[in-house]
Amino acid sequence: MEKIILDCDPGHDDAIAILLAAGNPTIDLLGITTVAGNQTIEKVTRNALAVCAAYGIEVPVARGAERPLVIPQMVADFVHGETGLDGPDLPPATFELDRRHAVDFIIDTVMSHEPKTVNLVPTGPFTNIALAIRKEPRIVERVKSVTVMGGAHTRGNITPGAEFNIYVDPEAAEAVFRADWDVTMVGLDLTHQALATSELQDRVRAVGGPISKFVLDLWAFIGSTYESNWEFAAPPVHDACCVAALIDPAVFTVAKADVRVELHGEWTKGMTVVNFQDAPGMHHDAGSAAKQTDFRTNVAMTLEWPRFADQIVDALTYLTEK
Ligand code: PIR
Ligand code: CA
Repeated sequence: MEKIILDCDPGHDDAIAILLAAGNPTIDLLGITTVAGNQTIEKVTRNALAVCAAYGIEVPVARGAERPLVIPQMVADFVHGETGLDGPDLPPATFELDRRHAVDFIIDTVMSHEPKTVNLVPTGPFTNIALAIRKEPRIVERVKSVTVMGGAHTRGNITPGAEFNIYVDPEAAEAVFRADWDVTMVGLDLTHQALATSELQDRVRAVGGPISKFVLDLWAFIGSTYESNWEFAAPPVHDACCVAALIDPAVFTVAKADVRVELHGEWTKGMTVVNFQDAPGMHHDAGSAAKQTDFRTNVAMTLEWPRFADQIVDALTYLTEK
């Protein structure tokens, strides 16, 4: 049983991460916090509440940061549409927001549970997590693990080198990677393997009912975006991969690396520079003794797609029969 706080910006794949977390009996979803990313904070918070209300997911939802730490806000309306969750028809959100700010919700929840029992799962820009570390530094040693969707070591999706969640708030991302806690980076290299193929869509269709329809409508919208923009045959389900690893760590392999976020590059701003521990000749920094390497981030490498697909189908079946 893993306790998690899902810090998200729904977002098509964030919505599926919510369903996977709520629909797996080994996950204890303590709460959902929202952050501006795919769309404005108003829209992504509305989406989180609407998904929870529509499918009976009774967990606290706390609204978080409306802009990045340092740089101006940007949204991904070119991917997720005007609402941030274009495609399905969602009834208006009838659930009420938690009264706390997301940052306070995260701090209160981590500090009120036993040490090393709460896992953080950021699947939007890391603004709330960075603010929480600043406001209550003791969460760093108290949290069990941090499994982030963000970064890449082969290619970006918003610039050639940078992945969106990191690019939107690189200073926050650097703070999260530098903090002394157990971080797993689930980047594009992994999530581009987590495709909602026609095989998976057929299995979801066979589940039947409103949740199955919701997920298929999400994939229809985002699938056509990925096809026309990037020639993907099927859309990636990025954010659900983080939850999948907390359900079953064997869903992907990891490699140890030192991860730095490029904050100043002309062509590389927001890129994660991933120095793998086992990369030949890469152990010693050329030049500066100040640049100590620290190979402690687990970087997700190879997905076991069938396990991932089973988890999705099982969770949607569970929620549908509940
Ligand atoms: C996905 C996202 C943003 C931009 C694109 N092109 C695709 C969102 C997803 O919700 C995921 O968390 C992350 N950001 C992937 O970059
Ligand atoms: Ca997201």
